Amino acid sequence: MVEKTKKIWFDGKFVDWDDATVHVLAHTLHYGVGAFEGIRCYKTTDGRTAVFRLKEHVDRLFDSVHILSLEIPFTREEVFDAIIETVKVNGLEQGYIRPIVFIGTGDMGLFVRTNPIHTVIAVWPWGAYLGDEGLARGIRAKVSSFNRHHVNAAMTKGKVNGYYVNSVLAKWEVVKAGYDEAILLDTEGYVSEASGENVFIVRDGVIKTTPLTSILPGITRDSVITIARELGYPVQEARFTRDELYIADEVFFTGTAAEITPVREVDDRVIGKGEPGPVTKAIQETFFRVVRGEEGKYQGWLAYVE
Ligand code: PPE
Repeated sequence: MVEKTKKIWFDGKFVDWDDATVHVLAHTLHYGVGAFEGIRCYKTTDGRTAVFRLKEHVDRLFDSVHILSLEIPFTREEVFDAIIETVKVNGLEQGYIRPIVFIGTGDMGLFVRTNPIHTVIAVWPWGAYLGDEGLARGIRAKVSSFNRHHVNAAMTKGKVNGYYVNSVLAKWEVVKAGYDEAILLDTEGYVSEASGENVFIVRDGVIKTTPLTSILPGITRDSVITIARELGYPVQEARFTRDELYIADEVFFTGTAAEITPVREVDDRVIGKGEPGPVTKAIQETFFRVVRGEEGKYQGWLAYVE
C-alpha cells in the first residue's frame, strides 16, 4: 500500500491526501490520454533533501503533454516550484514524486473540446522498487510474450498513461510465472526496454544500451551513460538481440523507481557469475553517491528543497 503523506498539489492548491479525488467520468480514466512523471528525492549527506534531475523530469512532462497535443495550464517554472513545495509541505526527506496531467470531465467520446486539463503532484516514501535484495544481489528477468509498442502505434518519447497497459500486462505475465521483471522486445524483435526500466548490457568492458528510437528516453539512462563515460567505460547506443542478453557479462536496468538494479538471470540463463558485476557495481555506487550529493561535479543534477 502506498504510504500516505499529508497534502497533494491539485491545480495550484494543496488539498488533503484523502480529498484529492476525481469524477468517474474523467476522460483520462476512460481513454488513457494523459501524461505522468516519476521522480525521486533523496536525503543528501549534509541532511538536506534534493530532487534528482528535476528540470529534466519537468521538461519530459511538458514534452509528453505536447506530444499528446494538450497543454498544461502552468509554466515549467510553476510546475518545478510546485514539486519542490509539495516535497517540503509533506516533510518528505526521501521518496517518490508523481506528477500527472490528465483530462477531466466534460465531453465524453474521443474528441475533447471543453474538458479541463488537471495537473496534480503527489509524493510518498518509496523504497527499492524491485526490493532491497534485488538492488543488492540482482533480479531475475524474463522476456515477455508482449512486444513493446510499434513506433506507429505509440509515441514512446512521451510518458503516457495509456501506454502502461502494455507494461502492466508484461509485468503481470512474468511475475505470475515466478520472475521479478519483464523485458519487452520491439516489433522487429530487438530488446527495447523493461516494463518500467531501460536496459543495459556489458560485455568485455563495453556497455551497450538500446538507442532512443522507440523507447522512453530514461533520465536515469542518461545519467548512467554520463557516469559510465566519466568512469572510463565506453558506451554504445546500439540495438541488440535477446541472445546478447544471455551472453552478456552483466545486465542491469535503470529507472527512477528501480534506480540501478542488477539482473542476475534472464530467461533462466545465469548472467555472468549470477551476481552484480564490477561495472554494474561501480556505476551503482557512483549513482548513489551522486544522488546523496557526494559528487561535486554532479551537483547541477540536484534541486535542493530548502
Ligand atoms: N522505460 C519505461 C517504460 C519506464 O516506465 C521508465 C520509468 C523508464 C524506462 C526509465 O525512465 P527514467 O525513470 O526516466 O529513468 N518508469 C517509472 C514508473 C515506475 C512505476 O511503476 O510507476 C519510474 O521509474 O518512475
